[in-house]
Amino acid sequence: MGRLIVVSNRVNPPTDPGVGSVGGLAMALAAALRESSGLWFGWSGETCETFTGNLSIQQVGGVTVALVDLEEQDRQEYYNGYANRTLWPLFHYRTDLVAYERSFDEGYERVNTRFAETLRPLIQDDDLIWVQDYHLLPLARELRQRGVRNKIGFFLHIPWPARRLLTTLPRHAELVEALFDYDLIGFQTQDSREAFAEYVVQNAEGSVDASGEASAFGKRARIGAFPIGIDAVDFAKAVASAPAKAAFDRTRASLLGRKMIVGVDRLDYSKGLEERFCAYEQLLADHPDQLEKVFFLQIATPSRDEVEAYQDIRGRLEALSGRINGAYADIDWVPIRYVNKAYRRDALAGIYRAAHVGLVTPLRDGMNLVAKEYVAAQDPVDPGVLILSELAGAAEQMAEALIVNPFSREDMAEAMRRALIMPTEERRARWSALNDGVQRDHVGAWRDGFVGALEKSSRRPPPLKVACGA
Ligand code: ADQ
Repeated sequence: MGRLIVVSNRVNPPTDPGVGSVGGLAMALAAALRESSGLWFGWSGETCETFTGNLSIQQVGGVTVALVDLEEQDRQEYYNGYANRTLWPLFHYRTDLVAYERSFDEGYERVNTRFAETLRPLIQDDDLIWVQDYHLLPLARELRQRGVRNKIGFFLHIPWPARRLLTTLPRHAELVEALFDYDLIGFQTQDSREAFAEYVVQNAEGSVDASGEASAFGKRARIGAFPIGIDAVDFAKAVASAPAKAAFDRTRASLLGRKMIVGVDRLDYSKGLEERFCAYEQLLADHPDQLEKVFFLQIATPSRDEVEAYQDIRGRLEALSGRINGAYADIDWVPIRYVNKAYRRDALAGIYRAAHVGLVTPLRDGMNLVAKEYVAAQDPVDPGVLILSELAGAAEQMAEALIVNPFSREDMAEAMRRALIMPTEERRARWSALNDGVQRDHVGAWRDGFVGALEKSSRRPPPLKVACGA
């Protein structure tokens, strides 16, 4: 195989492997590229007055990265606009938050064109190109239009929505047609793969065969589910590290014999944080025996704070945690500790291990790596219990968790109660099955699975030569 070129919106391999990155994508790709001599291409995160396409090529954390600056208008229309105010809410089933603005579409098309133009000269004949996520759905189309015939794969980190939902998007067919310029389209789950296949068959009058060969718009592409995992080996090292032990000791010392429930998320409306806070309130209301015996630590790192919906949710969570603490706290106990900061990956491992219950209850999630990290951090002799939303992609693989409906506060409160009193034998049995899966389906297996399938996909035929005057 030639080089692997990874393309994603942001390029941020951690410079220090101990430092946690907010967003599973960065962690997963850094791990995937560690063994590859490839190139990681994307936006620098910086803006410039006028787009030049000048590249900054550097070595970061052992990975060659090629970065391009965008204009401020690109940031607003492509990143804050179409990516995070149109596609993100729509693909997470929040049609109430979706903004359909023509300028966002234009910004999205413009940046995908700019990416293609800037990347084109870096591509060698036998490179494999792997494009990541919803920011870059039409990138293959732009590259093909510039004569790129390499194998190009696409992986979607977020859910693919049901077709009825997708059809609320103006020009949805154009977007799906553009995906057919990839050789391989990967999803996190079978559920997303099926939703895509259903669109192809029902809306695009195409077909999908049992082997995953999809045809529509006069083109063909392979589709498949490639559930992402964590870097289990690296995470085990983090769990055994001195910072993890220090975080564990500090957390356990603060418990004063109480049990702890933990949530760790980017501060995002898709993560179901408000519903989770209300479910915990319900637990306290329904089970007065738990008062002062338990507390809930929610770590939520602010993200995308230029987008209004993210500012709103922040305000609502502050109000909710204030209300719950106001109603139940005593001089020596607060029921919720709500923390808005990012922790080092190794410290986070120690905090997970100190928690008796891991609460992962997104309203929709492509996968959710926190669920897997929580399991990987547990003490095999005395493991904690994972409570997992049935609407997280991870639920397809993690059936031994306590699976809940994240919209039902009663359902979640009941699961918390069950987790808090679960006998050791049951905790061990559930954890052991979950941990086997986390160790087996690690990020390296995900990378190999995707890249292997992309290599096997058939090479595109050369363009037809049309005779002059024909
Ligand atoms: P996210 O929604 O960002 O990404 P998620 O799977 O929830 O990703 O992972 C978040 C990552 O950030 C985890 O590795 C976690 O440890 C870390 N993190 C969260 N809060 C932190 C904090 N306070 N301090 C330090 N680290 C923190 C998208 C999709 C997901 C999909 C991933 C990967 O939305 O569904 O699982 O990509 O494909």
